[in-house]
This record gives sequence, C-alpha cells and structure tokens, in this order.
Amino acid sequence: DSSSGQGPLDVLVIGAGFAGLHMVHKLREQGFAVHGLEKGSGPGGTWYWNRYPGARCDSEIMYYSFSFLPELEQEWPLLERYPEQPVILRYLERVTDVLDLRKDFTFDTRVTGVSYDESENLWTARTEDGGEWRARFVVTAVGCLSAANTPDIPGADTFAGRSLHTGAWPHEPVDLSGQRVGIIGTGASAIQAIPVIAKQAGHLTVFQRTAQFTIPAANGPLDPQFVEMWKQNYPEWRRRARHSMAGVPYTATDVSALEVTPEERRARYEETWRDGGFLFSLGTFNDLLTNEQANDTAADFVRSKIDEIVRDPDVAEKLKPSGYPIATKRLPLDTDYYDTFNRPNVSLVDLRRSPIEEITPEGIRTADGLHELDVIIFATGFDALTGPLSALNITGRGGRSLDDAWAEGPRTYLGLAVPGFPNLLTITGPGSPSVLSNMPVSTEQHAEWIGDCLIHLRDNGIDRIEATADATEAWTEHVQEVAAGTLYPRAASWYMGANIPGKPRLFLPYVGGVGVYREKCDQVAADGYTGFELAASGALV
Ligand code: NA7
Repeated sequence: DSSSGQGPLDVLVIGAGFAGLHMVHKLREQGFAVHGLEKGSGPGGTWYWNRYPGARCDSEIMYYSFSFLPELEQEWPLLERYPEQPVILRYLERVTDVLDLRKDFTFDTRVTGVSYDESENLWTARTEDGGEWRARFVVTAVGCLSAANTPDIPGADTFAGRSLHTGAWPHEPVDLSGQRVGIIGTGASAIQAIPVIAKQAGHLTVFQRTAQFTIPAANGPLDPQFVEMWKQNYPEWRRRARHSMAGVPYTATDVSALEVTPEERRARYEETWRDGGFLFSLGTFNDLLTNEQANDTAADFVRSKIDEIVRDPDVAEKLKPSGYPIATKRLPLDTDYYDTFNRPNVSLVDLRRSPIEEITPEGIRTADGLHELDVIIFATGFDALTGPLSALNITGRGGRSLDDAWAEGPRTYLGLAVPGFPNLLTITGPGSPSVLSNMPVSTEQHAEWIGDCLIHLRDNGIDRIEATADATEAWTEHVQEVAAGTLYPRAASWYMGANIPGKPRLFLPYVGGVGVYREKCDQVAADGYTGFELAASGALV
C-alpha cells in the first residue's frame, strides 16, 4: 500500500458505510488502484456506531439496500418492516464479504488530515497511527450524521455516573436495568431509544428542549406474500425510488390539503397514521411542506393525537410541538413514543421552562432542581453534513483549509465538489439531497456518477477535475432558492446548521428531490462535465 511507500493510488476512499463500500467496489471493477480507510473496526458506517437501544432505520427494509446485487437482494431475509441496527450491520458485513471488499480497506484507521499538493497534483491523507496515503483522487464517503454533537454543559466532566452518546454507543451491552437514566434530546434517535430504555430503566427522565412531532412507524413482521411481491418486482421498485422525491418508491399525490373537506382530510391523516411511516408527510397531500395553512392541518392532527394518547394533560401540553411547521425538522418515526410518557417510571423535564444549569457529580441540575442520575444519555445529534468533512482537516490548493473556504457555510457544486479542492469528490456532500432521502439511493447515485466521471477522465487522459467558482456559486444559490420556496427554513433545525453554536446558517441539503437532482447530474456528465474545469498534466484541455 502507499502507506508503506509504494506509488500513489488512483483513488483513496474514506469511509466504509453504504457509500464507501459501493465506491471501492465500483472503482476496483473498473481497474482503478483504489483503497479505503475506515476508523471503525469493520464496515457499517452509521450502523457501526449507532448501537443505542431501539436503533433502527426509518426507511423500510425493502428499499434500504443496494440495488446492484440482485442475488443478495433475492436471498436477504425481509422479516421486519424497519430493519434494526444489527440487521443492517449484518447486511453491510455480508455485502463486504460477497464483494470480497475487506482486503481493499484498512480498518481502525482514522484520517486526521488530507492535503493537496498542487505541484504533483496528488493528495496525501495522514492517519492517526502515523500512516500516509497518497492518491490522485480522494472520495469522501464519511456520511452526513457521523460527527457526534455533545453540547458544552458546565460540569459535564464532573458527573460520577456514566455518560453515553447515542451516536457513539459502546459495543459491549449496556445494562440500564434499575438505573436512573436521564436522556437529553428528543430527536429521531431519542424517540427510538426512549420507549425501549423506559422498559429497562428504574426511572427515565427525558430532558426536552424542543417538543417533536413524531409519526407511528407501525413496525412489525412483514407478510411473506408482500415480501414475495417485492422480490419479484425489485427492478421496478428501484426505478421508482431513483426517480422519486425522497428516494422511496411512493407515488406522489397531487391533492392539496386545502382542497378537501375537513372530514376527508382527517380520514386521510387517520389512515396514514395507522399505516405508519413517512407516507404521512410524503403521501397525504402535496402542499404540507410549501403551504403554512396546509401544514397546520397536519400539525394540528398530531397535536390532537398527543391529547388522545397522553393521560396527564400537563405532560401532553409539554409534548405538543409548536413554533415550527411539522416535518421541517426531520420527522422521526416512533413505536409508542407519546404513550411512554404514561408510564409511572418516566418523567419529562421541559427545558424551555427550566433550562439545564449544570451537570454535577449526582446528575443534571435544571432551574427546578437536581435530577439525580446514574446514567446520562446524550441524544443530542450531530454536526450534520459539514462536521464529518471538517473532521478530516482537508486543505486544498495553496494550503487553504476547507473550514476556511466554508467559513460562511458550505459552497459546493452539486454537493460533489468544491473549487480550490481539485480531485476531491464528496459523496452526499452538502448541497445534495443526502439526508432528505433514503440514503442508499443517494449514495448509489453519487458513487455511480463519480465512478463514471473517473472513467471519463481516464479515457480522455485527464488527471484533474475541479468545480468552477461560477458553477459553485450558481448551485449554492439554487439550493438556497429551492429551500426558500418551502417551509423548511422556518425551523431552527440541523438542516440549517442551527443545532451547532456558531455554525453558519445555510440550508444544507438539496430539497429539489432525488429524481430531479439525478437528472441534473446526468446532464452535467452528458454535456462533458459542465461547471468543472478538466485538465491534463497541468494543461487545460
Ligand atoms: P437531532 O435530530 O439533532 O436531535 C438532537 C436532540 O437533542 C434535539 O431534540 C435537540 O433539541 C436536542 N439538543 C441538542 N443540543 C441540546 C442541548 N444543548 N440541550 C438540550 N437539548 C439539546 O439528532 P438525532 O440523533 O436524534 O437524529 C439525527 C438524525 O439521525 C435523524 O434525523 C436521522 O436522520 C438519523 P433542539 O431540537 O435542537 O432544540
């Protein structure tokens, strides 16, 4: 390997989740000298790290998988509607073995710096263990939600009990039975974890800053006949997902929430609430994310459900989200979330009324007093999209850091490339649909596009590709414009960078939909990589 002094690689891939596994496979198939680095001890990415109780995917198992492995697709058991973390991890391990990818990755290797040398047109990645890897191209496959965010709470390091983060959960089992557990946060991770932890813990205290809308997952075993129907029609389901809005094969509706009677509306919400999943936001009406009044109808419906489910009216009131439109913060899916607050061993602290003052050796002190705890779980999310790239300490042309280039928010061309950083390609980077989609559909599209791009460059004797400043400005503006046409920017969400103090506010993912986005990327390629500057041996072609 180049770490032991051999010549540079064609491509270095960072990460061994869905994106990195596919990328290394695709490039190896095409005859490139490619190698992958991964900080975990094995493949899995998100599903390697997020092992908290209740961790599962909110995409249904039928389409949370690769589309290019027809044999595995037929053989892989589809037992439960939403795959839990160990199932997805097993799937990715199986993919790694089926494709014989282990030999092309170095695990337990954290990349600490990646820098571009202009004179040689080469990248060097340095690793924590002192290794150096040189490559012509670097593809980041580091995920969007992999840099855990732990808020800076005074006294946090004085806590005498155990502190855990959902996104960096220990690999050995954590026994919470009989423990006094506190969980900070009520995002998608917490909403999965809370009902499960409540059944184990002696007492669970939920520290809520922003009440969340959540929709029942309606998880359960899949009917074998349904599975058979899926397996017989996989190519068609995959095609639909690729050309959809969110990477899921649902049929979009063209009905406005405001053009039906209140009774019809309620019936539609009831039906999708019962059936569970994202159909509630994606398939009921076409204007929930663009029209405030339409959105209110869905938000009111969920608030009415909270009243129905939660017995203590004061707790119900605290749980009711307000002040932002439904689904403009990532909508979680849950199994008995609101009902969990009917349990005698669960209490809710509303941090808006009584903020956290400090963490002490005994627990968490809020304005209303000390909550004594044995375990504190931070379900406080991630430095989304930019955090994982920032952690790589990337420097481009002229030694300029990516952090510096993005001081006012990330600017990318198609979420794939950044001016000043030639030959660096970012799978599901900011400015691509990424977190607003069923991830495997988006990582596949990027890995395929990048693979085809590198083949094009090789076939044409080109060894440098760089996004132009103009194309990047235009794309960044377009991403913001499309977001501004929706209700998304109304919420202080991690989509906006709002969860990290000091992070610039810019809408991070592309909300135009994966189908539209795919067409744009394909057009750029078909037109000879418009918006990129291509060069051979330093000379422009
Ligand atoms: P999220 O969605 O970012 O949720 C984090 C939660 O933690 C959210 O409720 C935050 O409240 C809360 N939070 C963050 N910082 C603090 C502080 N300082 N004090 C109190 N509460 C805080 O992360 P998840 O891991 O749940 O989900 C991330 C994605 O992973 C998910 O959407 C899926 O795509 C998978 P806030 O709303 O900011 O007031």
